[in-house]
Amino acid sequence: MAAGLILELKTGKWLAYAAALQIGSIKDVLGRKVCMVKEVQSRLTNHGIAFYTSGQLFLEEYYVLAMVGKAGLNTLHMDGNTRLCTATAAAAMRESFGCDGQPGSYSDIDCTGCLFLVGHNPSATQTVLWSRMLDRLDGPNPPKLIVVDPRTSDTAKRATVHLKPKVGTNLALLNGIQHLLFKNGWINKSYVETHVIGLEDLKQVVSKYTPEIVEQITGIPPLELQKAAEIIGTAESLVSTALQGVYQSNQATASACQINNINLLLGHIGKAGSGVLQMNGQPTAQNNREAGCDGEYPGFRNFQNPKHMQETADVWNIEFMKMPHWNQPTHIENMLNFIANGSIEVFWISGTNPLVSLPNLGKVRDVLTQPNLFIICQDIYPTETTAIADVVLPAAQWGEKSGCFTNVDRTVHLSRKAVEPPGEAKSDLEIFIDFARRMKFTDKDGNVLIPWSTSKEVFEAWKKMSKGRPCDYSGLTYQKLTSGIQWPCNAEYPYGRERLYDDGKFFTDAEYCESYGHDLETGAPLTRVQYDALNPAGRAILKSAHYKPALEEPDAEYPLKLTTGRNVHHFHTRTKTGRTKLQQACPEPVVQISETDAKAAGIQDGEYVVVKSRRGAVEMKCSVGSIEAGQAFIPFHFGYFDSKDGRARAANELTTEQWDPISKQPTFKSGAIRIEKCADEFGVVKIHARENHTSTVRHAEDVKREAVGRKPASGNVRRLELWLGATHDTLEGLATIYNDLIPKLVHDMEIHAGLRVMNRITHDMLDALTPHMDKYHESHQYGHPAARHLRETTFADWSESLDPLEALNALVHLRMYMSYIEGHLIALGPASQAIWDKPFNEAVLFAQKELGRQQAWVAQHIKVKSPQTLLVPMVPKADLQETAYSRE
Ligand SMILES: Nc1nc2c(c(=O)[nH]1)N[C@H]1C(S)=C(S)[C@@H](COP(=O)(O)OP(=O)(O)OC[C@H]3O[C@@H](n4cnc5c(=O)[nH]c(N)nc54)[C@H](O)[C@@H]3O)O[C@H]1N2
Ligand SMILES: Nc1nc2c(c(=O)[nH]1)N[C@H]1C(S)=C(S)[C@@H](COP(=O)(O)OP(=O)(O)OC[C@H]3O[C@@H](n4cnc5c(=O)[nH]c(N)nc54)[C@H](O)[C@@H]3O)O[C@H]1N2
Ligand SMILES: [Mo]
Repeated sequence: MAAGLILELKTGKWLAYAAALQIGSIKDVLGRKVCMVKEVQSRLTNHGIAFYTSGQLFLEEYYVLAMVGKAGLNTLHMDGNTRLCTATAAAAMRESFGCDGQPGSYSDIDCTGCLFLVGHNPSATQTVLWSRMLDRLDGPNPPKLIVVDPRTSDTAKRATVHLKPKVGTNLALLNGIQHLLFKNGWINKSYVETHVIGLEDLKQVVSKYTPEIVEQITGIPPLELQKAAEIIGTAESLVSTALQGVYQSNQATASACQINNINLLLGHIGKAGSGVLQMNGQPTAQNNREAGCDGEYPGFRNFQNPKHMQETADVWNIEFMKMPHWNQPTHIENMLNFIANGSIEVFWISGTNPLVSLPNLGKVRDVLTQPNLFIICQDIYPTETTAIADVVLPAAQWGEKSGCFTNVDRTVHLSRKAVEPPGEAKSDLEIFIDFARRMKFTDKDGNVLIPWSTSKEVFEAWKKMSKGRPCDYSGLTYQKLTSGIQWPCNAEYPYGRERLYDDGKFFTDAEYCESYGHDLETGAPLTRVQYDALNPAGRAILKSAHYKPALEEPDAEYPLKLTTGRNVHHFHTRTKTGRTKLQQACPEPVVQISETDAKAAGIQDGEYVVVKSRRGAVEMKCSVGSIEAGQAFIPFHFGYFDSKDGRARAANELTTEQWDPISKQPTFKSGAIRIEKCADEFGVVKIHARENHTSTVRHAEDVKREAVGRKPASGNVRRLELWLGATHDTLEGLATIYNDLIPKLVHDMEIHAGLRVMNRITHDMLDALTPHMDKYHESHQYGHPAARHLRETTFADWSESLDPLEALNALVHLRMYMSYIEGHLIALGPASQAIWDKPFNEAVLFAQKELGRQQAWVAQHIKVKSPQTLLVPMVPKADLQETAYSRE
């Protein structure tokens, strides 16, 4: 429990700001934290403040926090450690089923004919669930078990077939299984005809993944793959699961979608014994996603759908314009970028320990110990992260407060307070509500925005927000929750719904879905227009993609593939388990490598080794065996709060800060390393990789102490004005092009007439934008050179006697110039929303529409000219020099 942890002042930084703000007493820390936020708000806008939360609070706590961020501060800077954990689960379900929410139920495990576990090691990480699986495996009529894991885990030891792919090759393997399902006619034709779209594209993509090709990529022998495919393809029912071996590996969302595909192709979804469990890791990851504290919006609403955003604004009674929805919420790696470049100065961390759990720790330490950053850290124990915080808020943990949590099969539980929190600790709910009150957040009528004080009141409010959405809680009450009930729970399902999609209807209706989906390779979101063209209309979507190797593959210098994960003995960064007897059972990390690699390097089991990547190094004992050659595994549990020997040992010293393009989940299971012996030729073991955490913390404290009394830096310049100036310039330039240049270049009456219309439209755009340019005092410091340069290089060097090919080119250049304007307007779209200025935003939307009309016109004339110009042989221009045409 959090005994002994009190509200403490970690560095002089707080006093520095307190002095600047002329605050007398230091007793009222919460009050002063509010002053700090307000000070940053006034200098940097609300976008200078960011939140990073957890998968371990309660539903009600997330809901209030989501309101603080979205309805109170109206920003998108909120993410959770769920980004590191189950962002891919949510993303994959949105791509395939239109919305987050697990199709299946835990009870399916009790009757399924086949369990297919991909990158999921329940024997270590979900021991209760594993017991349930063991009951089946050791009982009558056991299901077949297929395990996909590069290590021979205790889970894999029980497998009927254990597929051991090279780290990062899941997509090729899953494509290979689908290839065999098609080839052997194991597809459920009547199901796919009625309930899915995308079949032909998928079939074409997977046609390439023959067992032989799959072997080249994954290392899996064809016979093994065929055996697994046959079991899956012919099982009477199938429960498929995925976890971090998928979500944190190469091509995460694309791979997780293939698992959904397999169940869809077989029609094994929405019925007893069959379903998909895109597993969750943390106890309340699901609630974080439902309430909208990371990449989501409350009630799984779609930020691209204005109706959904209006509904949310209505429930909160805030202006639509104040509802932040110009993009997906900021993910943690982008927040770190914004902190690094100084545009976020307040960072409020709750229930997570980023100084151990984020990738590439060396960089994370540098960014989070910047002197101008003010860190608030809300935890139940002192951690590596509280050590660098400016203010630590002691929180009550689950047994010390009441609230709901929802597990992976949508079962909602109420957890009631058992004991009082120790010392000054307060529940996260109380802390967030207190903050909201002190910030005086109000709705659009001036009423208190978050008027509740108990978790029960917040739950009642949440019911209103979730009503009508897939995660509908409206039929639940605290009273009713004496045992777990699955959502949706509403008038239609008063006792919950065991399986989603049991009626074959998915959440893909354009008006209902949570997302329009993404390009699986680039991560670019699809537009509403593109989604309407797909027209899933309640059918599931088979998404397909080709395998692409990870960005950092092994080479001569770093020859092994790194993967990281968990031991059964420890939970995450060990803030809890490191303080129990479990610590003695597993006192330190070990790096696991194969016999082959150990032998080649002359390394013995149990010997100390240095592990190096391009980002850092750690030092630990080596464990030999139970992993395929070429791969290495390190548990990520060990940081520095209790380390004694000065060795670097956190797995994340080594990992890369790359992430999946769709879910933005970091690829913790990737990167290349090499392993060296620690002992010299005489057998003496020296420390080669010393930890940097302690010295960084001390240095940061010194720097902040020195900064006491100094005022925050002034002289920061906002760039909106510059951008507006540039935009204005490009538009005036377009008018010049229409007036002066094109008529001289392109001798075509239709074009001449069209240009006059285009010119008029351009002036309409200028008229619409001008008041806003005046309002924000557009600046011409930046715009002129770039726009003029482009115009001059694009149109200056043309002669006035263009041949048809050059005339076509002139139009292409015009189109290019328009793209430059388009880029400026694209940037102004979200910026005008994020400054909460409705008329400005409307003017930008108008300008975008008008530019679109001009782009369409140019495209049309390029098309008119192209076949004749490109196909019909003509005399080259050089030979035309003296003709009447050129003298014209
Ligand atoms: N004891 C314990 N239990 C926990 C936790 C804990 O810290 N400790 N944490 C909880 C949380 S938040 C989570 S998210 C879950 C995570 O639970 P799991 O996902 O089961 O755990 P991991 O060990 O991260 O990864 C699972 C397996 O993926 C394999 N793997 C690595 N790379 C690849 C790959 O490229 N492809 C495939 N197919 N497999 C690969 C690893 O060898 C590993 O055995 O556990 C939860 N339960
Ligand atoms: N290399 C590598 N890195 C990984 C992973 C991996 O497999 N490999 N896995 C990733 C995954 S899946 C996860 S989930 C993350 C986990 O990473 P973290 O979130 O950093 O891990 P935890 O140790 O669970 O941190 C939770 C913090 O919240 C505190 N806490 C617990 N309950 C409460 C509460 O009620 N209120 C408050 N305010 N605080 C509370 C705990 O003391 C702890 O400090 O790590 C990720 N990082
Ligand atoms: Mo997790």
